[in-house]
Amino acid sequence: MAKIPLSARLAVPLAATAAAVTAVLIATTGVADAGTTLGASAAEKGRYFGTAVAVNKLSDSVYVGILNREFNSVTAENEMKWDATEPNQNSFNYTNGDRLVSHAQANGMKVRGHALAWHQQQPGWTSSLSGTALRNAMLNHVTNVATHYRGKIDSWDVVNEAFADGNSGARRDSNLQRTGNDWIEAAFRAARAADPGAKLCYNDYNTDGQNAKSNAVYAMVQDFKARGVPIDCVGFQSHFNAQSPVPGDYRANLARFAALGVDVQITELDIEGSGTAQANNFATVVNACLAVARCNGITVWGIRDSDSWRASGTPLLFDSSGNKKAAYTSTLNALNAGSPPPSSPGQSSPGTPPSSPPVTSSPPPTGNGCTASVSINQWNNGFVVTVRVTAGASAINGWNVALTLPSGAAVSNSWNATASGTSGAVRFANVSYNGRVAAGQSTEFGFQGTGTAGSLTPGCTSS
Ligand code: 9MR
Repeated sequence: MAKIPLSARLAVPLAATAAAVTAVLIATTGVADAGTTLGASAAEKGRYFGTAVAVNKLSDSVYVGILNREFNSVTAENEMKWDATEPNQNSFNYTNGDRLVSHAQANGMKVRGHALAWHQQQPGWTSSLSGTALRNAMLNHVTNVATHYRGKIDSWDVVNEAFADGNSGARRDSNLQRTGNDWIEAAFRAARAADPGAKLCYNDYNTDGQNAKSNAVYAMVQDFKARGVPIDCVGFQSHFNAQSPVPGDYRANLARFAALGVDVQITELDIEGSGTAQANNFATVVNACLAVARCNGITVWGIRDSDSWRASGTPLLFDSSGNKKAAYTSTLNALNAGSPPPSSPGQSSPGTPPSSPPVTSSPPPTGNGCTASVSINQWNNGFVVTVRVTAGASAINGWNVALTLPSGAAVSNSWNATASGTSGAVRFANVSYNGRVAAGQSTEFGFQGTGTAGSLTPGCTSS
């Protein structure tokens, strides 16, 4: 049967045509709510089912046939990574990434962006940089790539694999980490400023169950949420084999992250093995996602076993000839047996702010109007400022924060506010979704700049 992408089904303008589509589905399956493909079945549960795509395989008809029939989300396996998109500093190449986005748009598929900042697959030129130069190069990369794909990406892996394996709970040592511990939040802020409609994810492996590494990621997400650092989702790569099996607490681990107020996504699933054992493992993973309302979807890391980065482990849903494996059937059955999420708090769509800045209680300042306070993250010749706007004894409907930057300092981007001016006296006005602040409550915005911020004294006026 021809694939009927969910988006096409939703976008069909005429009720009669929609009814005809439904009739075809019913006639073909005999069961109105049992999807016959991974994507259709996941969509019925309010999720996506995606795959990593190698763009050079889009000319392989077997590959594309399965892709278009089964999947409603794609991730570029390598084509949106730093080495591919910025082979020379500040010179960008989006050719292959754009091909994937075009293919996805033509076929009603979501796109997961992978990955903006990662210690691997960096272009050679980064190896001669460190400190501020590397930090600024990374932020420039994030800003450019996220801006290029603005409005086209469902979720971005903003930062990939930044924590160390083992029991340390520490950050992984890397050239990016050595630019300062705040490199991750700086990357997220730059990504939010560049594409406010994309969900912003932290993505990692060996974090699929509760362990020292996932605990460290959990603490980071908790801290980001508390401080208003923009993060919307956590990706669990889920590369499993005998040495690294599906953890018994997989579902509980997804659930504890979701309880922090972020979406969770299974981003690079593959499970080495064969036959019933492999099939059961895939079903376990699907069931775990379906049991967590904020689990948005599942992406497998390739289509056929021969497409896998570890092909000898035959870890995927289709054999090397493109035939469905037992793991395919168990995956589809698990999707069909699942129930839709009770509500879909995490199903935000591009174009809407995926999460507004947290509004936290703080002692109300005396008087009406608003007050503003700043916290400054300064590194050598660069900084990020987080500004907290707090309403007085009455609610406010809009705010404007003025501050004066010292000579040599300049604003390079901002988030959750509209900036006027880049140096000297600069002003920041609320955006549509954070102007109203209830009495005694707060909202946050931020900006990033070059130079030295010094000590800033913000003034707040309200409307
Ligand atoms: O599947 C990708 C493979 O083609 C690349 O050679 C490799 C380079 O590091 O990256 C693979 O994808 C990785 C992903 O980007 C991040 N998580 C681990 C994946 C498997 O190594």
